[in-house]
Amino acid sequence: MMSKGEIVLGCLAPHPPHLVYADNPPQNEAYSEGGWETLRWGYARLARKLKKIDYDAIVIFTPHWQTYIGTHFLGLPEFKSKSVDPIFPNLFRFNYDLKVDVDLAEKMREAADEAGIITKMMTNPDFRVDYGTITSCHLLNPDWDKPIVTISSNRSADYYSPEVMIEQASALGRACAKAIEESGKRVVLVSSHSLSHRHFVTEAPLPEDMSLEHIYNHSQYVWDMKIIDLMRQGKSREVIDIMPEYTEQTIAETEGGGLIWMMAAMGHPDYSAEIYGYQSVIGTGNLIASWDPNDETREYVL
Ligand code: 2X7
Ligand code: FE2
Repeated sequence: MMSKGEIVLGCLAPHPPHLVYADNPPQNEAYSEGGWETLRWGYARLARKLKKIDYDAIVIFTPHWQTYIGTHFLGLPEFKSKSVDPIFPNLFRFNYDLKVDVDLAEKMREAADEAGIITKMMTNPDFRVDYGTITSCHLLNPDWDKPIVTISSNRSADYYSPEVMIEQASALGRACAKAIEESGKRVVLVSSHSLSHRHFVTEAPLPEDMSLEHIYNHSQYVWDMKIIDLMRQGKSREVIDIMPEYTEQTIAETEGGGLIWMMAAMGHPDYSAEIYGYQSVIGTGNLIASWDPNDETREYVL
């Protein structure tokens, strides 16, 4: 009998395109003099941990693929194009060629459908993969040597309420976990988003001028620290409980449902999150963290 599949790591992986811009990978057309090292060095450390983990695929939930009728899954074996950030085309014009684990995507779609969630496979070969997927996946695995599955963010909070978002994203998380178990695969989950999300509306003349980078205001910082403290304490259920108020007060990107989805898929961990770095990008709060279910390999990073 095939052994049970499992979630081997869950990552909170913010996706400001600035971080890819600052790294100057060959795939990106823009050129920078660096910037945002606290986040980039944190990502590099988490990427090194991932290299030591045996896994088959990355499943990533992104708020920049917004769907209003149901949850969609990438559904072709390859997507290849140029991804241009609509707000920051000066920073991010990334040539990607990514592989999808379609079998796993299908299994998750089916499990979600069985749970009563409206679903669809994305099978348009010209579909442009969002910059959230590309940024988080690139920084976690710059070699791009693992297949991915992207899951869209259904905007149930916009239609109904933040509480309905919690119900629906949690149901989706449980369905994905069931499908992963039945697939026999070892999977890394990624929730791609920032924390607090008030941002400056004008860009610095040199975007990577770190003398101008800081959190938008102190209240955003205090809220972010509250959330990070709960994560450190292993209180992931409380993080979800205060999510509606947190999201409203800081316009947080948790709004898209990614963290809710991932915490539900992982059974609301009661162990400490590994913290890899926190820094602002154009005023937003960004945390890199991971949840390692394995007691032997879980680390106290920062
Ligand atoms: O999508 C983003 C983001 N979440 C944070 C900061 C800057 C740009 O893009
Ligand atoms: Fe974003």
